[in-house]
Amino acid sequence: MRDRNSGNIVILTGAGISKESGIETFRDKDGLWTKVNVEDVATPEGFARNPRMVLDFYNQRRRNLRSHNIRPNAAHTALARLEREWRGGEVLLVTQNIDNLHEAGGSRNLIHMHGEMFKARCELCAGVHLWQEDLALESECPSCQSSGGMRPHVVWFGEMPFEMDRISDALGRCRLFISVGTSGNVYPAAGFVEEAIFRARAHTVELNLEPSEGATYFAEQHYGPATEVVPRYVDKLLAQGW
Ligand code: BV8
Repeated sequence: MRDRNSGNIVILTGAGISKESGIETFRDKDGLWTKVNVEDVATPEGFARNPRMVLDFYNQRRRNLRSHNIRPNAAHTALARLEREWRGGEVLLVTQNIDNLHEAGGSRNLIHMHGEMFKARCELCAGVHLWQEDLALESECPSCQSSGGMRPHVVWFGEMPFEMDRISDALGRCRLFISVGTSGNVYPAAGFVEEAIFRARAHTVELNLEPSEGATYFAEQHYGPATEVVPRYVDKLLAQGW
């Protein structure tokens, strides 16, 4: 009988975990992708065609994120508590989200596989910089002082997500894989559950508002708002394992 109180944990989160903090998701009925054409604002081709439109798309989301009423919710803080209190091994949080609510909620062992809203990258010198203000075509790169090369440090469709080697290594060594607030539409993230099963024989848990595209891969599922199901699941995990 495998010890259900020890082993490494990998957690994958998506836009659903930030919904109750006031950040819209992508594919829900009022989601982001229902308001803009994803090819125009979240692909390198779209940026090449109309960089000002893409920069404005991210400037609007960055301004919204900076407004004072966007705060981490009980789901973010519960995952940070799990990272602090789990004695059975490493807890790695991989997020598809580009907001900063996991850090604000206390998570430290964190990978932003799709990049970060508050960072900008220079295409000319590859410098990555913290960036709170609007990004413009004329914005100057703090490291090479050139302008015209700055872009949001986010992963668009067709671009390689960040830290895939580190994520793959963690998936191969985990005993528990938890997915929170993601529709399971976007790869390679949507394939992590299969990797955890077939490479590590991990126990898999989906915590979501409703069944995702990959729901059948999960051995355990709890549906409801993240601020309810995530703290409840973390309490159970810390008290009695999985
Ligand atoms: C790549 C940018 C490879 C930042 C985003 C197979 C294998 C590999 C790739 C592919 C493949 N098939 C297709 C591809 C290509 C593509 C892809 O997956 N396309 C899909 C649409 C079919 N993937 C890529 O292009 C990726 N790159 O694979 O590169 C490569 C190889 C060689 C060389 C070069 C490259 C890159 C993907 C990243 C794209 N960037 N965003 C930004 O602007 O934010 S994607 C976007 O979708 C966000 O990052 C978002 O995080 C991500 C996933 O969405 P979700 O987070 O799941 O959000 P969604 O709205 O869909 O769902 C919300 C969920 O929450 C729902 O289930 C809902 O029920 C739930 N919910 C709602 N409210 C609550 C809740 N849950 C709990 N509580 C609530 N209150």
